[in-house]
Amino acid sequence: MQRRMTTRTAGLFAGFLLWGVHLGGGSSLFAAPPGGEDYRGDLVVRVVPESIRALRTALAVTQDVWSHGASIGRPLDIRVDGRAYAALVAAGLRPEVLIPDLGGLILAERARIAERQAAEAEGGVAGGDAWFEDFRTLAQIEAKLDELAAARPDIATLETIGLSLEGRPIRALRISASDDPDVPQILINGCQHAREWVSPATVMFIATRLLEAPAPDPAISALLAGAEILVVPMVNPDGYQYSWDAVRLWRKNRRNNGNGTFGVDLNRNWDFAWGGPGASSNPASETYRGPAPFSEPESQALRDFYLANPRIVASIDFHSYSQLVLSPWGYTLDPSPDAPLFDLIGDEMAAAIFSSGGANYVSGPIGSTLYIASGSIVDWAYGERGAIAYTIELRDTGEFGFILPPDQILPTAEENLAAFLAFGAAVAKPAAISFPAPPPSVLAAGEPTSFTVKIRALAGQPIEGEAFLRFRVGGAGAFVDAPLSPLGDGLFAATLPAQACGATVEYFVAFGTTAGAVAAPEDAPASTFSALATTTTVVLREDFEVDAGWIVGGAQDTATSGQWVRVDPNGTTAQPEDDTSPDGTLCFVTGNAAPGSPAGAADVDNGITTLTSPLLDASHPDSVLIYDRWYSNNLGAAPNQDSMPIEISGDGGATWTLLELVTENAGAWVTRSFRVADFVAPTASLRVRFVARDLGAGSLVEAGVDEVRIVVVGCPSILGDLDGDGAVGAPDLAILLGQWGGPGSGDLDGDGEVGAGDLAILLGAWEK
Ligand code: 0X9
Ligand code: ZN
Repeated sequence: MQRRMTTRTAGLFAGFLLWGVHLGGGSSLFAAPPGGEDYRGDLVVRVVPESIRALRTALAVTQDVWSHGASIGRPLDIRVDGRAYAALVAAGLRPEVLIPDLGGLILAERARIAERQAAEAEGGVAGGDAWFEDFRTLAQIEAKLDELAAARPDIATLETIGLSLEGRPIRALRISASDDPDVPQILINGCQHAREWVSPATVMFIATRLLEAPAPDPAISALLAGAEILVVPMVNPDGYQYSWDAVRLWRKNRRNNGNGTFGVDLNRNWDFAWGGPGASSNPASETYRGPAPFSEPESQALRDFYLANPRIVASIDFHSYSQLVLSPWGYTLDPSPDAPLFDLIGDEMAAAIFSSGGANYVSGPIGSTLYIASGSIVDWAYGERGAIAYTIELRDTGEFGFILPPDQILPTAEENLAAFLAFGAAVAKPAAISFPAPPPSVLAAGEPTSFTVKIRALAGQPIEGEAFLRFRVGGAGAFVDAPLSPLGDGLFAATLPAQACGATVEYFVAFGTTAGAVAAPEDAPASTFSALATTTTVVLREDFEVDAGWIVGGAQDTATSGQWVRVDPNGTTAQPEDDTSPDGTLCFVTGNAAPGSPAGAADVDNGITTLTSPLLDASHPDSVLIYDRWYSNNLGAAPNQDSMPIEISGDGGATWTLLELVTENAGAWVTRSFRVADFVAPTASLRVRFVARDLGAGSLVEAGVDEVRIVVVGCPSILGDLDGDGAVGAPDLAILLGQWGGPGSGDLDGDGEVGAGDLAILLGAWEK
């Protein structure tokens, strides 16, 4: 279900706007908390504005946006006082309370830290993992950096890369364990934003593990053998100190803007798309970009360090909160030229985090995953330096936000060490090979097959003429080279030549650079991609342009709106604008709102809606069911709570078997194919059904279906090919002669006995 702004009387609503203006209107946006440390009576709430008006209302009543992604249909976390909360409720925005007593939470944090520091003043500052059991002061972080460098003089050095506005050193720890002076460098940094305390803690933890692993760790040794690691845990020491001493929720640096406001958002101050959308020119704003690109000594220091280390191939900038692994671009929704590689590595990091402890981080490009922001380090690092640059938003997802309980520091740090090691393994290489679409596993028999390869140089420079597709037919023999043809922008076309039906091709991609060769799969030729050449016959194709008897509804259906309907869809951020048929406009979607409606209009509400096919003929044993489906569940007040089962029945609908449970929620058409026999016995009474469900409260669900096909994949059988190798020859003759005089597969004329008539057929088909 999606929350909607309920209708209010105009007078009441105008009252709130007036009240908002009275509060300070636009200028109160992102302003520093009045009265410094006093957060008494404040709450942090999440709203999902469904219209510009709702968004304006939310922004007008808040003094502090916690999640800067202010856009319609996306959750927005804001800090409000009691009156502002009441205003949100009255305006129908249905604020969900994340932190009911922010003042109490912050006071408790201060008390806890004071107590721990007092105990440590007596008993000594905790070492080992205990150091990470609570947040640490700037002085403690600086002292630990000194300790780490002193403990490992063999591989660690500390340097001061610049001074903050107030004259504090910004320091880098260089971890250099390889004898090879040309190893690639990887940079990680923390704390561009002062209040995100878990960021420097996580970066310090990664440095600590790299230097003082409690037990030998092969992943760490491998990384240090192949890369130099540069660690800048504290980019904004003045802001961090201020967040400890005065205003806990301080975000920016401590620039005196001269008009009574302080601070520049360092992550809007980088000279790439500086001044673009998602950054403010208002010095009072929490996302103030500064008077000029690189106006701030802190961003200058990190830039200069980046430039002084030209072997940096990749970097991660750590922030909190939201649990996201974000890649460029941040300043635009356009995909970056390296989107396939960013997706691949981002997914690897999210997977490493998940396997290390089960936390869920979402990976994706910044613009579409979070919000547009210009002048940030990722865009500069990638756009200006060509680095594989990410921003990671650490824990949590909003329960505590910036005031993270200390028992989450170590888990956050551990899971991000795992992400960092996965990242290191992916980028400390001569070059990275990725595929915009998965490399083919099925080839159309008799036709060449082309696919696209994306290659990005990392530590090495490409060597002209050393980009190959290597393939062989069957599982043995030498690989044949087919040069890749460059398409520009690091893209290449790879072409497998035409193959006979039934042939299996093993292949891989190989690329030579000045720093060594790389391949995909990485350990090729020990492992390879493989594809089967086959023919595909379309038995049935449903494009929904005419009514072919698909059934909406069923015994289990409970949805009160957003039921399946066959239409030319009106697109929203959750629903497609177009069907997928090359000619035609119709498909099934769950509810169709009027053009221009918000995402939550006509989504599935309050239960289940089922779309069931008529009987489909899938009687051929090699039938494959293919469909295009759309699923969106990443918007709304409580995203990602639902899933869509897609089921098939081999008995006309009496019993159902799960084909897939759709949980990917990007809101995109995805083509899926399934071999029917892997799920139910192939029959002429096949049905498939799509069960769109809105079970989680506040979760927005939109689904679509188009282009349902049944195809038969296989090679036409050759009469006489008794061993099934695709040709008739000596081995088949041997089988037939072995069955002479009796029944058997060699009974080609079907007279019940293998004999002269069958021999004649076999010889007639010889070598075909
Ligand atoms: O807004 C930011 O700078 C980061 N989020 S935070 O809440 N920690 O402030 C996200 C940075 C992602 N990069 C861009 N949006 N360009
Ligand atoms: Zn941040």
